[in-house]
Amino acid sequence: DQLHRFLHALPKCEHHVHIEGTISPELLFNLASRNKISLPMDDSAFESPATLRARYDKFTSLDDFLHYYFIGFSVLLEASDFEALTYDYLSLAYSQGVHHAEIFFDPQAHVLRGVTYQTIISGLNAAKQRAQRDFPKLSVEFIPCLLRHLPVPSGHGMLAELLETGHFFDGTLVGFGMSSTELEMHPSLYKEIYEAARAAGVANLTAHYGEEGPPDYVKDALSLLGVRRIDHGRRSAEDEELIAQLADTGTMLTLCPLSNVVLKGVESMQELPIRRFLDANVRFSINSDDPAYFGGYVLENYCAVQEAFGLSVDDWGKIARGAITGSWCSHTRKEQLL
Ligand code: ES4
Ligand code: ZN
Repeated sequence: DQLHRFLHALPKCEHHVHIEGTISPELLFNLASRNKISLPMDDSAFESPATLRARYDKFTSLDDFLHYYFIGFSVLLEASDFEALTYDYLSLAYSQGVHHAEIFFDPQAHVLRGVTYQTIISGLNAAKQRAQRDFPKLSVEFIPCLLRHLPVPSGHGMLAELLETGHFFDGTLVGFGMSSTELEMHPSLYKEIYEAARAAGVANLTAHYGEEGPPDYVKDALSLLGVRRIDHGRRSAEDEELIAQLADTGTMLTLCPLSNVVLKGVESMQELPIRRFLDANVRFSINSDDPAYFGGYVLENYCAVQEAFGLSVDDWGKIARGAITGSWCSHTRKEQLL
């Protein structure tokens, strides 16, 4: 219909997609076979791509999803695997009207199983170059995420390795983030890591909070970690003071509507505080998170929000403009996107 066409044509930014979350069950099985990786034999979900996809419909929580998400990593070995994954994501996103993509990846998990940071980043960079040649209106940035289920010292080590490459300062990496399990992983645990990143001159800091965890985690991430953005931040709506703080500081939340429904953070899309954030002038973008696992890319997330909330063209203009001005790209690039 007409609004679907409008949402398709709207120039969109994606700020929250994990590249490892774009492996479809079919690609996962193909890569496992090509790279001679055996999938868990004691879990009947891994009988076929169809049984795996069926398991994705039954996720009970973030941690239940993360178990499958990290098994998916095991099939990625060569730079060409990362390149194919990233290029395929970018061409699909571009076909949905994404003009600017900031892509998360999880270097720690790959390095721990023997795939080097250089292998990953050369695959990501090759895909970015090819996509920017094929899709001239597209800009692409990369953001490494630390993983909270791993020990804090491992995160320190990963940050040190990333800083040594100089990639935060030569345009290879646009920022620094943190993801994985949230409950019990209070921001205070990561204060020193974020201090070290800031001291080294990494300005664009973000962290996943308020997906399952309470608004206080979001507040403490802002004050203790100095993050400029919150990934998810959904539960911020439960705290009036925090809502006002987010609005006053222009902090962007990178919301992931389908993700929240599939991982049972909410029972239905209607429960999401989209209207509350719009009315309170809290800036947010709408994102896919792990599209191969959650049943939709950016456009499906936009359409699901429209179905649930019946937003106006003005509302969408505000969302799209907020996403552009909240992007981590140059002022010149923002002017082009606006
Ligand atoms: C994630 Cl949905 C979600 N939450 C936290 N960390 C993640 N990593 C990949 N997807
Ligand atoms: Zn995420």
